[in-house]
Amino acid sequence: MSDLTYYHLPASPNCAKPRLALGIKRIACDFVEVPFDDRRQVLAVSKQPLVPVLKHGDAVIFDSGAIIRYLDANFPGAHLFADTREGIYAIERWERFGNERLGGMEGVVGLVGRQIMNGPNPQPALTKKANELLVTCASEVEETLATQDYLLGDAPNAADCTVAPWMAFGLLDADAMPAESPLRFFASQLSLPVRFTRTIAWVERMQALDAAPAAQVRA
Ligand SMILES: N[C@@H](CCC(=O)N[C@@H](CS)C(=O)NCC(=O)O)C(=O)O
Repeated sequence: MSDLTYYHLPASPNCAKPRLALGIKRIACDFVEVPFDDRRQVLAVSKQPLVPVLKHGDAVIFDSGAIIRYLDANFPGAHLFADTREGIYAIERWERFGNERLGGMEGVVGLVGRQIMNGPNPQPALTKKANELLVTCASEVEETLATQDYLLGDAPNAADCTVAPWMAFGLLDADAMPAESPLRFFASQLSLPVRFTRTIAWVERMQALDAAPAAQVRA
């Protein structure tokens, strides 16, 4: 048993991000799967309802970005941030790219997620916009990966941990999803064109680093 416990929804991209950080830094951790519609345990541990939550001894941290920062500042292993101001700004820019352009309400995942928030209400115009934005975002990643294996060089850092789980939504396989999973809707609506070969290979490289591989929503 580890002194770290991670509360998560396996299929959530926000929950995947710190799992990648745990995997890259090779930190042992226990995983607790939280039911989507029962947040009592999370509330009791962290005084708020959202996942992910990390408990480390008496310390409790919530929010994916905060957890990655905590892990990097307090555990040895590969460095996930940077030792220069410019380096940190570059990571933060990619974090905004992932969380806003891919993950936000006006981002790729949000534009599709909105359609199932109050029961399925498919809106083709939103799906079209989401796929156009997905291509725009993938083009930037593809260009970045032309000269390096990861977003900011030759090793993965917090930028990759944040962006890859969102980009993976363009690679979901509907047939691999349980019938009742909301991810089936995302899979049916979003499709990253196969020409983005470097981006697809990078998402798969990042997914292979997940500290709880069974949790990963496979491309
Ligand atoms: N900014 C937070 C967002 C956390 C968040 O929205 N978590 C979602 C899962 S991806 C959640 O718990 N949603 C439950 C709900 O909305 O009831 C982070 O990055 O961790």
